[in-house]
Amino acid sequence: MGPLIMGILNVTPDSFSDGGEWFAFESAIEHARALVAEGADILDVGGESTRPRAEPVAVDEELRRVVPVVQALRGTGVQISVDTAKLTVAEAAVDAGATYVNDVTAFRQEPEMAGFVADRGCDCCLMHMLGEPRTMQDDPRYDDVVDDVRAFLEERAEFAVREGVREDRIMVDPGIGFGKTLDHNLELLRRLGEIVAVGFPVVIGTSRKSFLARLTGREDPHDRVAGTVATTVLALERGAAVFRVHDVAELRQALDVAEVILGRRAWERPVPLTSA
Ligand code: HH2
Repeated sequence: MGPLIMGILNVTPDSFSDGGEWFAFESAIEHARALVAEGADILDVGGESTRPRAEPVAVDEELRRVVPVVQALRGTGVQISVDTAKLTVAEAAVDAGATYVNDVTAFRQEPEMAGFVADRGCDCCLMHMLGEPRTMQDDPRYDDVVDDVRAFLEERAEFAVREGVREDRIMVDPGIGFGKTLDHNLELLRRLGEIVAVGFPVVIGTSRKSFLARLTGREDPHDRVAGTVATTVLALERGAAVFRVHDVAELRQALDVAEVILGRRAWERPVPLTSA
């Protein structure tokens, strides 16, 4: 399997980088279609922001945001993922056509999510987070961040398998920015090979995140695309498999070029060139 791009579709008023941009139903669908045309393999539909200090969203409101969008996107030819920690939302989204559950609590908030994912034969992403979004950035500490995250992901994957999820349905994610300082994020990216060694496809989500602002001084998240590209290409080289990004066209181009240089894909001229 080549690297997969998971395009982010935040149907929220308050996401950190695109809050409100795709909140209205029509603009969400239009944006989703653009992400597919740009080369997304998966669309990750989320109705609750997980940014630091975000306020929780009631289940009814999350359903209202997510379900019609998932319904409208079935048939686009790409896999639909629901980014939720709520079983009720996951159930409704899967009934509406989603086949992937991206739970940033790795089945800790609602452990029954695991049995549901198993029964419905969904793919899932188990992500590491220290604490919860409201407080996660308040002085996070680890013995060794990579060892701790790896042990957590192994434990959560064992739990999922015990609950009946097939091993080939599980992906893991170190949770960049979720209860991590700048140094923690950088250490995880540097030593990502140790997370890859756990043996499940690794999802990585660095897109426009604030640690890139700390490195580059770019205040506006839309100005952090080049930083996102750098992290993505390095993560690809270290073995990551799925890239959760806002800027699909740019990342598709970067991954295509990097794959050829890494010798993982034969070069094919995509369109006849009119000039050399
Ligand atoms: N990051 C965010 C949300 N969901 N899921 C996975 N698996 N990995 C991530 O790194 C990840 C995630 C946060 O980013 P975003 O959706 O852009 O912002 P917000 O949570 O404010 O909606």
